[in-house]
Amino acid sequence: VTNTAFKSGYIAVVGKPNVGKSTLVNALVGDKIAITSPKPQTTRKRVLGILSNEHAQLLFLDTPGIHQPRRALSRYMMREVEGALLDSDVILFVVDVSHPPDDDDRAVVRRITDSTLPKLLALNKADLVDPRHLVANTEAYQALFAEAGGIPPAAPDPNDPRAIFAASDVLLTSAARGDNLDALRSRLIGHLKEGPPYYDPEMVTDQTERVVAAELIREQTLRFLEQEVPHGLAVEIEEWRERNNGMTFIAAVLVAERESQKGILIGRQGRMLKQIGASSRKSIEQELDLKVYLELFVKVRENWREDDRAVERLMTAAMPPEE
Ligand SMILES: Nc1nc2c(ncn2[C@@H]2O[C@H](COP(=O)(O)OP(=O)(O)OP(=O)(O)O)[C@@H](O)[C@H]2O)c(=O)[nH]1
Ligand SMILES: [Mg+2]
Repeated sequence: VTNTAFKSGYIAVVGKPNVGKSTLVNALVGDKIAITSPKPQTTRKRVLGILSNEHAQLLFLDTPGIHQPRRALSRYMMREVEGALLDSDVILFVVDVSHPPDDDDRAVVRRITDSTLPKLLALNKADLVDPRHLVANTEAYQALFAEAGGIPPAAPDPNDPRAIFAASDVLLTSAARGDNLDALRSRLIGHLKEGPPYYDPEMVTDQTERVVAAELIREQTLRFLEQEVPHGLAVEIEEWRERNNGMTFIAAVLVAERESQKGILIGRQGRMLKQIGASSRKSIEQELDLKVYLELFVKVRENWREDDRAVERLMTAAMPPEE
């Protein structure tokens, strides 16, 4: 009988926006931890996803996509990335293998290259890659990975490009389809050090229900408003009360950054807000296993994304009030 020691540690999941970091964390944990959307810059704060088994506890830190910060909100987001990197034991660098690397991927490399932590590369969205581009894209990303201090495998075999990943720190994944996640999990565990479980193995995240609900409302709003509002939106939970009849009453505010967005969020005769409310309620009920009565309001906080104090306040707006 081999008695292997229990392993645990934090894994910073980093990459440029929209490569599938949050989708991958959700898939690796096997539960919805972080919201996702087809729009870049969906994740704004680091989010902890916990995966526990008999041998290990993996603590994934999903992070905002790394980009050049121009506003207070982006600066906040990049501090969240830095914090996650500082707290981690392993770096999981995620890229979109269906496109060749660009300057944004290179910016990510510059951010992690000085770190001495073990690094893995997930070539994600493998289900979308044109087979004719697989080898070239893979080679280009592996070169970047090497620049970042990662250890790429030998050059891909053009006859069997998928074979070379068998025992390396580079994995071809599809977070959407679930490809290669077992291999990625065990490779990650291979890089963790001996350590205790930090969290109750029943837990999948440390986010409060209020934070999760606010994020789910933001996710539904992003879904309904493809073009107009996405980046300028924040969600505040104003009230959260459990009623005697088993229902949870939630009042939430959609905070827009311009008066013109308010009209879009409300819609003709309030129809848009009604739709967002109905699907948000469903999503909250499903994810949190609650019976919910949800009331949504819209408020304008002029250019809040440019204002450090407004950003700080809105990014913690779903936190329970200080007792
Ligand atoms: N086809 C395909 N789509 C994927 C895959 N992974 C993620 N996506 C999609 O890509 C989009 C972005 O996914 P997210 O998980 O939100 O990306 P992210 O890297 O967390 O983005 P930010 O939080 O904005 O940095 C979503 O529409 C996902 O459904 C994948 O492996 N295959
Ligand atoms: Mg994300």
